[in-house]
Amino acid sequence: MHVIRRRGWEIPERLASPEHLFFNRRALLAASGAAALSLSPKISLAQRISDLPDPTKDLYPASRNEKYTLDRPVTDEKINTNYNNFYEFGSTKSVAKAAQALKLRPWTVKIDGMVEAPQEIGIDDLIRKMPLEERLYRHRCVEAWSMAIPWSGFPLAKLVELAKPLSSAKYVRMETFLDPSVAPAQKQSWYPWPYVEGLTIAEASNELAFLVTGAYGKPVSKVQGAPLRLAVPWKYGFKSIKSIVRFNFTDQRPKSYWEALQASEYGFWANVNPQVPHPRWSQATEEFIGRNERRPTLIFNGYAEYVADLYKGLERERLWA
Ligand SMILES: Nc1nc2c(c(=O)[nH]1)N[C@H]1C(S)=C(S)[C@@H](COP(=O)(O)O)O[C@H]1N2
Ligand SMILES: [Mo]
Repeated sequence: MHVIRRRGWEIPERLASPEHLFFNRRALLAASGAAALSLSPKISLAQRISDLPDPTKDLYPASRNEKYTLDRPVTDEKINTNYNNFYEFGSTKSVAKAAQALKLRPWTVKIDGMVEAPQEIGIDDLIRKMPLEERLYRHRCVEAWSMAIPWSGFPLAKLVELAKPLSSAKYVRMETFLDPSVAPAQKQSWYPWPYVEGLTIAEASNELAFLVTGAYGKPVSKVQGAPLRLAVPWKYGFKSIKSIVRFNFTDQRPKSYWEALQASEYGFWANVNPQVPHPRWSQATEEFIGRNERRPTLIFNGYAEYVADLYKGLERERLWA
C-alpha cells in the first residue's frame, strides 16, 4: 500500500515537467481523436441520445457581465478542451476522449446537511431557476500553467440562498460523481474518490465564486466538468471541482481530494500567491498555455480587490497552499 500511494504523490511532479512543450502536437492528436469518437458507430445510440440535444442549449450564449475583465486574451477553445486535469479519466492532460463516457442526463444535485431547505434537484430545473451570465475568468493551476476562459453560469451565492444554511453551518463541501463504470480511474483505490472540495460559506458567498454550466457560449463540455463545475479564480485550479453532484453544508472543515492525497503540499485555502512556492517548484510565474508565454503570477491571481478581505485575521493559517 505504501508503494502504491507513492504513485499518487508523484503525479504533480511529473505534471510540472515541461510536458506542455509538446502540447500543440498532442492537442491536435487528442482533438482529432475526440472528433472520430463522436462519429463512431461503436458509441451506443442510447449514449448519443443522452448527449444530444442538451436540454438547456437555448440558454446560450448568456449575456456577458462586463465587470470581470482580463489582462490577457481568451484561450482558444480547442486548447482549453484538450489540455485538462480530470483525474477521474486519467492522470494525463489528454482526457477529452475518455471523458466522453460521462453521462450528463439524468443528473441530480443533492443539497443537504445543515440547511433549512435540503433538496434533490434535477440539473435542468436548477439551471433554469438561476440567472445565467457569462464571465471572463483567469484560471491558474497549481502546476504553474494558466488559461483565460469565458465561463457561463451563476453565482454560487445563489445556490447558498436556495439551500438556506443554518447559522451553525460554516463550510460547503462539494462532491464529484462516483461511478467507476464511467470513470475507470475511480477503480484505483489509492486515490481518495470521490473528488471533494470545500469553501467557507463566506467564500462561497463571495461574488466571484461561480458555478459553471457553460463555456465558450454553449453548455459546458464533459472534459471541462459538465454539467456543473465550480470556478473560484483566486484559488489554485484544483479547488474548482468538476461534475458536482452534492453540496453538503457542515461545521467541519472539508478535507479535499488533494489534501487527502498529500497534505504536506495541498491544503484547504489554496489561494494563489506568487511569493509562496509549492514545496517542489516556484509559483512566481506561469505558462500561459497556447501562447508560449510566461507571465508573472499575481497575488490572488489578480482578484485581491474582491477577496483579500475574506482572509483578514487569518494570517496565521496556511492560506497559500
Ligand atoms: N472532479 C475533478 N475536478 C477537478 C479536477 C479533477 O481531477 N477532478 N482537477 C482540478 C484541477 S487540478 C484543475 S487545474 C482544473 C482543470 O480544469 P480545466 O480542465 O477546465 O482546465 O479542474 C479541477 N477540478
Ligand atoms: Mo490544477
